[in-house]
Amino acid sequence: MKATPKATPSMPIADILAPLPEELRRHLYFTLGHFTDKADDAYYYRALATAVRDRVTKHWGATRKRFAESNERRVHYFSLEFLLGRSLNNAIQNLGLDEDARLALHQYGLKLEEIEESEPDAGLGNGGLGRLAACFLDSCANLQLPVVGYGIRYEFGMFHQYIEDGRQVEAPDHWLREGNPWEIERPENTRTIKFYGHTHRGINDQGKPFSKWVGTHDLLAVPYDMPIPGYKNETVNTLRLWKAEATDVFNLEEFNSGNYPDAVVQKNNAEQISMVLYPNDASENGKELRLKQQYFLVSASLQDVLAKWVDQHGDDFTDFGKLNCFQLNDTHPASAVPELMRLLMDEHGLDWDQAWKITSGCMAYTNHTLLPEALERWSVSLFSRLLPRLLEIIFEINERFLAEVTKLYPGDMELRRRVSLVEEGDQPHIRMAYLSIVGSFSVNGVAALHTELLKSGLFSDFYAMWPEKFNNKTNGVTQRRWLSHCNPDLRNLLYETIGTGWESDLGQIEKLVPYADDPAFQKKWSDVKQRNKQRLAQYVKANTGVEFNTSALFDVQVKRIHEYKRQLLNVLHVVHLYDRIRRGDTEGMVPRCVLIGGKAAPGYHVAKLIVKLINNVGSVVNSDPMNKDMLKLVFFPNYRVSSMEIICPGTELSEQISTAGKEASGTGNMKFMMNGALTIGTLDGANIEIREKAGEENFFLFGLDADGVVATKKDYDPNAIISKDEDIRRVMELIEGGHFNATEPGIFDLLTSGLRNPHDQWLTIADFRSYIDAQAEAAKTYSDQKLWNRMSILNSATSGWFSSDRTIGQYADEIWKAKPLGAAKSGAAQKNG
Ligand code: B1H
Repeated sequence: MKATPKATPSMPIADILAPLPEELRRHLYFTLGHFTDKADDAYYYRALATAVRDRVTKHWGATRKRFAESNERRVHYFSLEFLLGRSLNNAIQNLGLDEDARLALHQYGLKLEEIEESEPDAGLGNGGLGRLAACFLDSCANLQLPVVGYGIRYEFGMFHQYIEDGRQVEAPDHWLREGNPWEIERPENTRTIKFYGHTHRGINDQGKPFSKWVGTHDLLAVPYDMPIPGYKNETVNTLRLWKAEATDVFNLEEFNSGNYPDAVVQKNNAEQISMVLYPNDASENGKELRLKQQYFLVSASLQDVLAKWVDQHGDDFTDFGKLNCFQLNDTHPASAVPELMRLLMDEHGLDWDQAWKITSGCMAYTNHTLLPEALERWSVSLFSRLLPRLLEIIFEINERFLAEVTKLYPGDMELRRRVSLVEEGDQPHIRMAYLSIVGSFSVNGVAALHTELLKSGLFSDFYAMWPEKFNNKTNGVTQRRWLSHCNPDLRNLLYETIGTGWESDLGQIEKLVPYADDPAFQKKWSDVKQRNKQRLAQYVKANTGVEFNTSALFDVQVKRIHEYKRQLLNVLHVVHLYDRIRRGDTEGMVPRCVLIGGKAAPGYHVAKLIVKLINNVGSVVNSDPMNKDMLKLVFFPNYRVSSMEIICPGTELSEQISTAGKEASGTGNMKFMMNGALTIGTLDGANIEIREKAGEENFFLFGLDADGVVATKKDYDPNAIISKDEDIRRVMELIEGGHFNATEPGIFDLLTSGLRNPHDQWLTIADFRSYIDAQAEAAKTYSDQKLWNRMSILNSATSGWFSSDRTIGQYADEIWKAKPLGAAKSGAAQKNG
C-alpha cells in the first residue's frame, strides 16, 4: 500500500482517506481483523460499508458545522418509525461511488450486487408511515434542509414472516446482531428520562410558585446517529435514534444494598423500552410499554433540542419558537405537547402563557388515518401513574381550551363534550389526536381526499374553529431509491433519452411524454420491463418455488394485510379466473401471474386467515392441470423494503383496491407508477391524484367512491348481489364448498360469512362486479402491447408530482418556513410536477 502522507491535525480530513479499493483492504484487515484472503460476504459487506461510511462522515462533519453556524429555522421530525431498508447502496449512489465500489470489490473477484445482499434491512417501521419518514429524510437531505429525524433504536425491528402450511409464523428480527456500520454512538449526549413519581409544588426564592416532578424512576436515553446522505450535494443530515439504558445511580443503589443480581435485572427492565417495534399497522393496542416508548422518544429528543438551544442562546427562549419546528408523525409522539410545556415551565422557569405561545407555535401534526381503531386514546389512570406531571398539564391545556370553546360557542355543552381532550366514561381517556390539534399550529392530511375527509368528518369541529390550521400535503416517495436505485435499466434508459437532472427534480420525467408512441422507444421500454420481470421471476422462484411465466401479465398487490386494503377482493378475482378456466371460458383472458405479499399484525386473526386463504388458493390453482400456465398465484413471504426494490420494477399491474375513504394515501401506488405499472384502483387516497396526473384513460378505475360507500352502507345486501350475479355466486360456492381447504373443513367460514354480512364495513361484494370488469379491461388492454406500452410510459412520465422532494418542498415552504442550508449545490425547494 502507498505510504499515507504525514498526518497533522491541520491536514484536511479528506486527504486522510485513501482510494476506496485501499480503504476496503484496510478495513478488512485493521478494523475487522480479517487476516486471510477468503472471507464470508458479510466481512466484505462490513468493510465496504465502513469505507463508504468514512466518506459519508466527511460531509457529515461539514454539514453539522453549517448547521451549527446558521441561524435559520430547524426542523425536528419526530417519528416512532423510520423504515430505512438498506443503506449501503443508497450511500454509494448518493456519493457517486458506484464505480469505485465495484473496483474495490473486483480485487477480490466479487460483485457489488452480491455483497449488498449481506446487509439486513433496517426494519424500524411497519409500513407506509415508517417508509414515508425514511423517504422524507432522503428528500430533506436532497433539498439541503436543516432537518433532524428523531426515533427509537429498536433492538428488534419488524418481525420476519415465514409461511408454514400456508400460515404466517413470526420470528424476531435481530437486525443489530452483527453490528451496524451505519451508526455512531454519542454517549456525551445521553439524556435522563423520568417515569412514575409525583408532583412537588412550592414557592421559589423569588416568591413564585413552582412545580417539580419528583420521586421518579429514571433511565437513560443514549443517542445513536445515522447519516442521511443527500444526492451528490455534499450534504449529510442526521437521524438520531435513542437506546434505553439503566442509570448508574439506580444500579449503584441496588448494588450497595447487596442486591447485585437485582441491579442487573433492573438494567434489563430499563432496556426493554427500546427492545422491540410494535408490529401494528393502523391499529393501536394501548400497552403501557408503548406509551413508555412514545414518551421516551419525545422527552429525550426535546431535551436534546433544548440543551443545544441553551448552549447557543442561554436561558433566553424569546426566539425558540421562531427558530424551531417539530413535525409529529401521527399522534404517536403527541406527548411532545405537554412535555415541551413541562420542560419550559418546570426546568426553564417560563410561565404558562410564555410556554404555551412557544409550544403551540412550533408543533405541527400529520394525521395518517381515519380508521377509528387507529386513533390513539390513553387511559387517564395509566397516564396518571406513568406520567403524572404530564397529565396535570394536559388537564390544564384542556381547561383553557374548553374555556375558549365556551367563549366561541356559549352554552353548547354538546360541543364541549365532543371536543374535550378527555373522553368521559367509566374509564376516562385522553384523545391524542385532539391534543395534537389543540397543541399545534398546523394539521395536515396526506392526500387531497384524506384531508377533505378530515375537515368534513373526524375533525370537523376543530376545522370550524380553526380553518387556517388545516392543510394537505400529498405524500411522495424518493425517486432515488424507488426508481434510480431499484431500476438500473430504466435509469439508464432515462439517461439516454432525457439526460440527468430528474434524480433531484422528478418533474423533468415529463420529457418522456413525446416518446409515448415512438416505436423505437416503446421497444426499449418494454425490453427494460421484460428484464425486470425476469429478475422478479427468479426472485419469486427462489423464495416460493413457483415459476412465473415472463410473458404473462404481472399483477401485484404488496402492502400490510388488512381488511380495508381488501386482499380478499384480489383473491376472489383469482378464484373467478380459475373458475373460468375450469369451465373453459377463457375468451379474452391473458395469462396472468398474481403476486400478493405483506405482513399481518400477529394479533389480527382475520388478516392471518386471509394469508392462509391466499396460500391455499395459490396451491390449488398453481397445480390444477386445467390451468396450463394461464394463471398463477403466489404469496410472497416476508415482504419488506428490499423485496419491493425487486418487485416494483417487474410489476405491470398495480393493485390499489382499498374501500374508498379508508386508505389515507398509499405510497406503494406511487412507486409502481414511477416504474411504469398501470394501476387498477378505487377512488381512494392518492389514487385519485395518480389518475388525475396520468389521465383517466391511463388508469383502470372501479368501485364505489367515498360518498358511494357511505350511501351503500345504509341498505347493503351482499347476499342479494351474490345470488343475482352468476360469476360471483360461483366464486362463493367454490370457496364455501371447501374447494381450497379439503383437508381443513370450515377454516374460511369466518371470511365468507364476513363477505355475506350486511354490516361488512369493507363492501367487498359491492365492488366485486365492477372489479371483475376493470380486470377484464386491463387484460384486453394488455393484449394490445402498443397501447399498454403507451399507457405505461405515460404513467412514468406523469409521476413527477409523487416525488417526496415535491412533498418536502411544500412542508418546508408552507409549514416549516425552513430554508435550505446550501453547500455545493444551491437548492431551493423545487417544484416538480
Ligand atoms: C398509516 C398508520 C399507522 N396510517 C398506527 N396509520 C401504527 C397507525 O403502530 N401503530 O400504532 C402504525 C401505523 N399508518 C399509513 O400511512 C396509511 O395507512 C397510508 O395510507 C399512508 O400512505 C401512510 C403514510 O402516510
